[in-house]
Formats: sequence, structure tokens, C-alpha cells
Amino acid sequence: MTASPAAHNYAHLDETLAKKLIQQAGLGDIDQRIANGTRLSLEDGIRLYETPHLAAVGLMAHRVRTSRHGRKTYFNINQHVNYTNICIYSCKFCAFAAKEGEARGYLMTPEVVEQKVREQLHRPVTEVHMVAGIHPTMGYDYYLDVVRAAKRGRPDIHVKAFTMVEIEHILNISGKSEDEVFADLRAAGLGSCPGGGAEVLVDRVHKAVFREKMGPDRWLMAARKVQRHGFKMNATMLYGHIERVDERVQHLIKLREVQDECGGFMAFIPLAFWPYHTDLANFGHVTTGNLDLRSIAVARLMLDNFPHVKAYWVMLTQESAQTALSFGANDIDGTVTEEKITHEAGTTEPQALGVDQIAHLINEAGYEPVQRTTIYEEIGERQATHA
Ligand code: V47
Repeated sequence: MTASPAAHNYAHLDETLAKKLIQQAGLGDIDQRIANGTRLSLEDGIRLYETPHLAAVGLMAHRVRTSRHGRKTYFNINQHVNYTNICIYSCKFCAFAAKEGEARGYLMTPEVVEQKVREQLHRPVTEVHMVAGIHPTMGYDYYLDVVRAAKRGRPDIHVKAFTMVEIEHILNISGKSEDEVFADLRAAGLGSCPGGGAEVLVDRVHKAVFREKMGPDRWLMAARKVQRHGFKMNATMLYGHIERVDERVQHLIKLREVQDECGGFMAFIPLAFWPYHTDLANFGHVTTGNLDLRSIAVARLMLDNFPHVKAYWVMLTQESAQTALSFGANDIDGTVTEEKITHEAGTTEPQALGVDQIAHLINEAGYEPVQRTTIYEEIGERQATHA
């Protein structure tokens, strides 16, 4: 896997030239703060979102990305299993959820989950990503059983499961102490948690588009609990709907504070909103390249304590995700397989990508594809090329 020479030029862009560009964009003071290791403020974040000089913002983020990860771009070989779409909540941005009794509603038994994992045994999958709706009646044991089922299907798989919304629900229905629940989840085989369900961690947006579901404080509290019990997790932000620029930056600052406190976040993943078949379908537009790249870059600059920024190709599109690698992202997620949440909402992307396709996206942009485990251990190149 060789990189194109273009990357070397961009990654090693002459420093004087870079400074000049950033200064001409009126962002010299922010650049200086980044160089000094001074944290960026809410106002800085807003300016980075609002300046017309996207290239300068991208360059600053690219510098940070390069200083931490060089040309490495991580990906993993994973599969998604959405074990139920039946959900007690009716979030306006969601096209995936169904009500119990609705024809399109489904619930996988643990046996079906095991079968889904077994179906991929011919591929070197290292992670199963399991998230779902909040089912009205399934009990505590069901959640442990779906984790056990995945492990039965493939004992060496890393189970990354349950958003903070599911974690809070599991805690609530368990009738057990927090310590006992996390011990049960660990014993069942839970390895880490994905970053979904955060949406925009601001009360106004919560009230307007996902008022029934847990709000910002409860999401952040659940994240603290998960991390204090020794699990790593990711964090997302669903952007491109009704949220304002300042609200996006507030979201980033809240995550940064929890990371200072607990240190268990691995990657930040900006999720581009897809409106089709949702209650926000009349909203009128889908994500744009400008907003995708800016969201990646601003996150890279604001989240100085997050090791990784992920460009999730399913929501960003392959085009934006590839370009995002030069705007601060150092991870492109995985092969995925059978994604439902974004496909219900109209993404034009395929259900899965092969390792060759992922490696091509990364190589062509001038970066080095590195297969990783869920928790960012590097896996040798040989294994990656045989998927
Ligand atoms: O929680 C829901 C979002 C999330 C829509 O942690 C939508 O590695 C766009 O969290 N348009 C699920 N987004 C996906 C997710 C994720 C994906 C990949 C990797 C990881 C990780 C996490 O998708 C939901 C919600 O925030 N979502 N509806 C929609 N219409």
C-alpha cells in the first residue's frame, strides 16, 4: 500500500506559506493559541465555523492531525448489527425507528444475532457494532444475551455495543447496582461503547428534535459512568439540521470537559444528518461538502484531548470522507456491512465497502491505510489485504 506523492507535498507544506495563508484568513491569533497549546474558546470555535476561509481552517486541522498521526489513516473490519428497530421514542431526525406492531418493526433474537455474526466468519472481522432502538418490553437479560450471542458466533470479536441511551435504559431496567450492571456487561463480553445518541448536547435542540429521549446532561452522565467503569467509548454529533453554529461548538466543549474528567473517549465522529423519511424531511437539504469538512476540522481543533477524529463514510459519503482526511480526520471507520440507520434516512452510499475500496480511498488521497482494532491497536498490513 503506497501513498501518492501528493500527500508529502500537502503534509509538509512550507510553514511560512501556511502561516501566511492562515494570517490572511484572519485566523493568526487562533493559530498562535494552537501552537502555544492554549485551549480554543467558544468564540474561537464559532469563528472557525463562520470564516469563509475553509482552506485555512482545514490546513490548521491538518497540521494537528499530521503532528499526531503523520500519514496514518485508521480503518477497521467490522460489521453492524441493529438488533431491533422497535423504539419507544419518536425522534424527529430518525427514519429507522418503528413502533411495536408496525409491519416494518423487527426484533432479533440472540440466535439471529449469533447467525449474523457467523455469516461473516469468512471475513477477518474484528468488531461488531451493535446499536438499536429502545424496545418497550425486552428485559435486562436480553441485552446480556445479545452480547453473549455475538461472542458465541465469533469468540475473538470485539463487541462495541449500546449507545448511552441504551446504557441508561439497561441500568434502569436491571434492578441492580451500577457496579453490578457493568460487571455483568463485561462478563457477557462487552468491549466498548459506540458514540451514538448524543445528537446535539444542547437543551434547545434536545427539546426541538428529540425531546422524549435523554437530554444532554443525562447523555454526559452515562458517558462518565461508562468510562469510570473502565470502558472506552466514542462520541458523535449529529449536524446539519436545526442546530446553530454556537450549539455545535458548545457540544464540542462539553465533550472536551468530560474527556478531561474521565479520559475514556477514543474518537469523535461528526455525523452528517440524512433527512429522507424523517420528520425533518421537509427541511430541504442534505449535508454539504463545506459543512462536512468544516465539522471535521473544527472538531480536530477544539478537541485537543481526543486522540482520533473519524470520518464515517456512510454518513459523510465516500467523497467527503476521503477529502476529510486532509481536514483533520485520521480514521475512516470500517467495512460496516448491513447498516440500517442511515440507509433508512436515504444515504446514497453502499451497505458495505471492501478493504480494497477503503485502502484505495486512503491511498489515493495520499495517506497510509492502517488496519486497527476497535481500541486503536494496529493490525498488520497482511491481514488487512485479505478481507
Ligand atoms: O445515534 C440517526 C444518528 C447514530 C440519523 O461509535 C442519524 O464508532 C444521520 O452513532 N441521519 C448511529 N444520522 C450511528 C453512530 C455511529 C456510527 C458509526 C460509528 C460509530 C462509533 C457510531 O446515527 C444515532 C444518531 O445520532 N442518526 N438518524 C439520520 N437520519
